[in-house]
Amino acid sequence: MNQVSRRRMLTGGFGLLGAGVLAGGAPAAGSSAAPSLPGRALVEKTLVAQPATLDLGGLQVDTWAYGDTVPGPLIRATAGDRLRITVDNQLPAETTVHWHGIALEAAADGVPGLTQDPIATGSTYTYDFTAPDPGTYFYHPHVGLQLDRALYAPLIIDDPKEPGCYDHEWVLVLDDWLDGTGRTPEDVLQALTSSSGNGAGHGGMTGMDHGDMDMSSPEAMGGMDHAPMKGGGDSPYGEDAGDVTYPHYLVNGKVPEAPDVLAAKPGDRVRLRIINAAADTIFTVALGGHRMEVTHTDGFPVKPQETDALAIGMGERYDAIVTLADGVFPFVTAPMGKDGQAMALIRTGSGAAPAPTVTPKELRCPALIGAELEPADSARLETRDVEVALPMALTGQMDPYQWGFNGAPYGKNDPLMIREGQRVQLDAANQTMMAHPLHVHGHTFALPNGLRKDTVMLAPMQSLALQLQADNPGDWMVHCHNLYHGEAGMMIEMRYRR
Ligand SMILES: [Cu+2]
Repeated sequence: MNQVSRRRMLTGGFGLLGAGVLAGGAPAAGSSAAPSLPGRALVEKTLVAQPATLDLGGLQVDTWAYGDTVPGPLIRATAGDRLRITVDNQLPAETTVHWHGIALEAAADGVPGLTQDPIATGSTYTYDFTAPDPGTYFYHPHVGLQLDRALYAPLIIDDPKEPGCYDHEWVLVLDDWLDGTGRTPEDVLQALTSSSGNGAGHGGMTGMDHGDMDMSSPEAMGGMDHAPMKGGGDSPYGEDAGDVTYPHYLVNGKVPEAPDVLAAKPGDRVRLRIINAAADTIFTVALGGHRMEVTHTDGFPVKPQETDALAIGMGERYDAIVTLADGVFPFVTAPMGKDGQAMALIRTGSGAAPAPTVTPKELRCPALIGAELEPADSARLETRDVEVALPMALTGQMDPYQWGFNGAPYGKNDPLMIREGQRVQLDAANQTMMAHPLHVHGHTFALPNGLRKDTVMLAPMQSLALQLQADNPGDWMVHCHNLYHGEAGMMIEMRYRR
């Protein structure tokens, strides 16, 4: 089976948005936008954002989705292609779409009040942008808490220069789920902001509950199937257990009792594209019986690094290569500091499916975190002197539930002002006792070791100097990708003009 049909099959649940791809450089008939560049394709598609009843694997939920699937439809293009995506808003609320991680033209970035007016109920809006860099990305609304419904989907930009030395490619989208189970995301934020002194509604430090438990031996816990100690001393991000208790976790839109099943042959090489689309959950992921070779993070190549387990924060993406053994294997995602898990099944041979509560031994091993990766030489920023260094403290606390940058919430903090062409250093300093996935729009920054990321986990009280090249003028958001933190103020603008 060739690569394209294989991809089409294996990402089947998402549908493939390829029908509108026009080869060559000519703009579509009737186009009033700028002509696409020679040799580049135009990818056109319509997304319908709408209320939908979804089956998460025996669990029916009324929620909001792109079309009627979760994750929503995969959008795929080649680096340099132009995308023209029309959003038809059938939701009972305003919305936008943000193309997370893409260094696109600012006007298409999807931030209401900054780059566009929100899309009103019953109206459409067309995003028109170029995707310059290959990689694993995703898209989601940038309005309120809409991402914590089913409004998210993968966005894959292929590298025309990459040989693709693998037999299959599987997209694995991770999520935490509560919408349609008796609470909406808005209910949750209301509880977080209105309660005080009692941990703000199951939040904050529940991970500490695990701290006293002896989980060093699975037998001590009365047998198997207990997840490794989460949110305790061996968590790479301290005692952070998020703010929200979720009843369900999903991989590719399914609860672990009815997992997505991915089929291949023993010995096949598979590229995994792992996306954390959760609102409030860091996951540790592992594939039973296998080690993963991490090859990319946030789209950009790294020096390949093998690991048993991988920690992935909200908004982060990791690509990994695995060579599959013979049998049935669980790809397990354990929510850090929380109970429960999600799973997908990889089947290359006969055998019974593992229980939905299975804990592969790889999940008990130390989890690789993004900051431990080394960049590929091709991914390094050119070495330059820093021309402007800006303090960027992540501030706030659970009680009262207020988050911000530089001591003030979004709207009251001063934008980060830079100039085109500058080498900018953002002195990110986490001054809180929680971990935060820091996301910068429109740019891929470099960590001190040169690793390129657009979303980086900052452990409690961790500081990190992030360099970026100011080569994409506009008004950009910099924010925490914990959706509840962002909504409670942990956002700031970075502005520059051509
Ligand atoms: Cu945060």
